[in-house]
Amino acid sequence: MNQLFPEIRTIPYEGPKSKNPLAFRWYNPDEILAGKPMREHLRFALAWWHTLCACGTDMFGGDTMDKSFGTSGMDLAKKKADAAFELMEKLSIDYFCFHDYDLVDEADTLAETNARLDEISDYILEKMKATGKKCLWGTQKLFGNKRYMHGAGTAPNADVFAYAAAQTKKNIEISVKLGASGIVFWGGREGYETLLNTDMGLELDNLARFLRLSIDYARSLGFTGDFYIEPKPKEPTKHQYDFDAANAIAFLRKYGLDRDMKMNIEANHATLAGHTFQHELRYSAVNGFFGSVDANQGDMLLGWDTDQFPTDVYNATYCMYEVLKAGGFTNGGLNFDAKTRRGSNTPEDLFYSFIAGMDTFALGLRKALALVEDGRIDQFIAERYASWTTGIGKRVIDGEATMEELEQYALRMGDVSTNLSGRQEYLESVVNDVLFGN
Ligand code: XUL
Ligand code: CO
Repeated sequence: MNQLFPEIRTIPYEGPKSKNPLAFRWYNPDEILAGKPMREHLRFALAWWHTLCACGTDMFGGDTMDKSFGTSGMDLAKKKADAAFELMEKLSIDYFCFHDYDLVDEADTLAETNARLDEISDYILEKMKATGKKCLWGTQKLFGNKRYMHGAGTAPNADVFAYAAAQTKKNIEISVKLGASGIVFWGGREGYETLLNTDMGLELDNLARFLRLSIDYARSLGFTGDFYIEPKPKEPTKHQYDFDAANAIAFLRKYGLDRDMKMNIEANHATLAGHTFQHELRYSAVNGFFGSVDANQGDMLLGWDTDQFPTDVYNATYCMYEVLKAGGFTNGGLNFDAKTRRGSNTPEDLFYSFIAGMDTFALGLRKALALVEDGRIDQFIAERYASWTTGIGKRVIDGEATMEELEQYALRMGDVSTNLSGRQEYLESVVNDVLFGN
């Protein structure tokens, strides 16, 4: 096959001292760390939409990148697939993620669009068999077409709901065909602008109905992977129904969907919700909803989703620390829901960006393992909560203490005599020590 990026060879691992911009310094895919290869810890995925489709357009200007490959239509769809697999091969990325309408352009009718999806998924399946690359997750694009301007599963018009269900049915079929280990539901327009025109109760009930229908259909096809909600607080709508992990989990529990769904946590969505990335991961994990990750970063000075390639080593370390504490990925992975900046517009920038993101998370993995091995943070937390392992604390945890007993205990005690320091600054310096010390 002719290469689309012939000037760039397979990216080698050269170690931390390398100055070669087309080499990894931290990502050594088959290096074993804590019993498994780095590629299995990290399960990197390429996002079809940003990588093959986004051309730099913003609110103020058009494309700065040419991803037309000199063609159009189904031929372009296949060229994009060729490019995706060449990138995955050269970058040692094992997985990809897609929206249905990243793979092909929508046609004038649903039937014709579905035929295009059949054709491209056959083509991709062949490439998967030839290369061993896998699908991390597929999702349906229920926010681009104007028919979804008021929502999809939460649309006020039942015809829109029906169309969205039909589109989702097809996406589930091609996701299953491609062996996806997950199916994502990002509620792109599942929210509202004003309550003056919105029946919130019906919209929430319908969103649950939409998810239940989708899950049951996928299971009926034998899909055994995970379903993910991807929380995001705002953009495109002012009030997105899946605001953050806590909100999404409460929603799933109310509607009895909690056994079927997990979270796909995106770093930039977390910060838009006023949370750290780590908070969203921890909240998901302690509630049994840890699933997958959209690895990117936002800009703290901007109030929208900039989807930047992640280069912040602290956040990558804290993310991988959560992943390790959650027992590692099962069906999930690290999907680079990230695009090169509008001004980073050459094919080499795609490689530099993936290398930057992958090396950042590879370094994050190494440092997270070092933090666990160092043990000072775990030990500090264990000591901080030690009062729950004996005496009155243990009686509360065992469900034995009564309000009367707690009152007697407090009366005898007089007042709390020891309240240990939280030592935040010390602990932050422990992290710096593990990150930068020798
Ligand atoms: C949008 C976003 C989406 C989802 C998939 O903010 O993150 O790309 O990841 O629909
Ligand atoms: Co995302």
